[in-house]
Amino acid sequence: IGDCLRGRLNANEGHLHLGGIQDYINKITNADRILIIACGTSWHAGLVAEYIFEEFCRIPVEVEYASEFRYRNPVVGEKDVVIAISQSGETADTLAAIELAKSKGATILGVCNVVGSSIPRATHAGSYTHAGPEIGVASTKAFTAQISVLAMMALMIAHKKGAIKESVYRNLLLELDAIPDKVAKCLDLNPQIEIISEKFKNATNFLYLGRGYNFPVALEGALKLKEISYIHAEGYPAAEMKHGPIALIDENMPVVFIATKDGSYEKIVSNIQEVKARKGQVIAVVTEGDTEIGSMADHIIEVPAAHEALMPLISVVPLQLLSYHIAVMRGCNVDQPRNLAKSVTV
Ligand code: F1P
Repeated sequence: IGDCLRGRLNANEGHLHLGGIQDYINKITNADRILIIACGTSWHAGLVAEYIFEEFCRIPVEVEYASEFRYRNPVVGEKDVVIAISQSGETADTLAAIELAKSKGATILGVCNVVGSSIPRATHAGSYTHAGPEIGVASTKAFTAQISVLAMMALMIAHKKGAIKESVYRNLLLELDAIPDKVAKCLDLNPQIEIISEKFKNATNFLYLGRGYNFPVALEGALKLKEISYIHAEGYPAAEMKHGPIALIDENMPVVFIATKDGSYEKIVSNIQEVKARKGQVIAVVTEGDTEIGSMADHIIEVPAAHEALMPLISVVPLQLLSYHIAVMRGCNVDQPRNLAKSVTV
């Protein structure tokens, strides 16, 4: 994240600049709609971006799997700005979706990690994430770097549009600047997360629940566990629990709540109570110093406080570590999971 912010953000001077999209800034600011297309983890980063763009830019955003978009007849045109997100820059579904949107006249921006890869070459403009090489197949730092770039894009556009108060903008820049140190603090939680992982390494199912900005984090936590430990896991918006997944909860179901302090905190506290009433085992990622959830959950993981829009950058880290330790304890190859390829080029 530090590499991604460097040279682009100077929070103390209120400066934020993504050179790669400079020529298209008016086009984006005046877009009728932003359409985000991606696959896998990159799609989850796109969901976080949807919430940030809509909150601060007040531009409607849709997020779609590239693998669906490419095979249907979507309504897309010249006033749409499409953001394609991809770690590898080679994902065949995302490339095909770009070509389709381009043929209908949309402006295409890329958010990719691998410099000179096919997707950045197929787009009109974009920003690299500068996450460095990803050694493992499952995306981890790519996710946080993608959200960092997308948050910068959204703030730049919100500022240009005058859709955000100067004080809110300045505060968000400072918040963004503080993220790398907070992520480092999350990594210090590693020994504690290893102990929790030991208790759940033999589970056969996991549920991940979050609300608001932490909902895509729930999806990503579940995907990471599936990808590297082969445990069945589902991510859901916590508010959807009562519409189905609650039927799954018993004493054998670990439920990971991403329950940091934000606008939906009280609601997620009651979701935790509902799970505890059904004897589910609760692992909760909470904001440092939270005693309310601490007294209800079986295990808590305390992370530093941050602006809720940027919290996914922090709250995902313990979930990545949890998946990592469980996978290692089960003897899985975390760098090269079975059946998965780093670049899905077919
Ligand atoms: C998309 C993706 C990754 C996943 C795996 C397979 O890749 O689904 O999120 O971890 O590597 O591909 P990309 O388009 O972001 O490179």
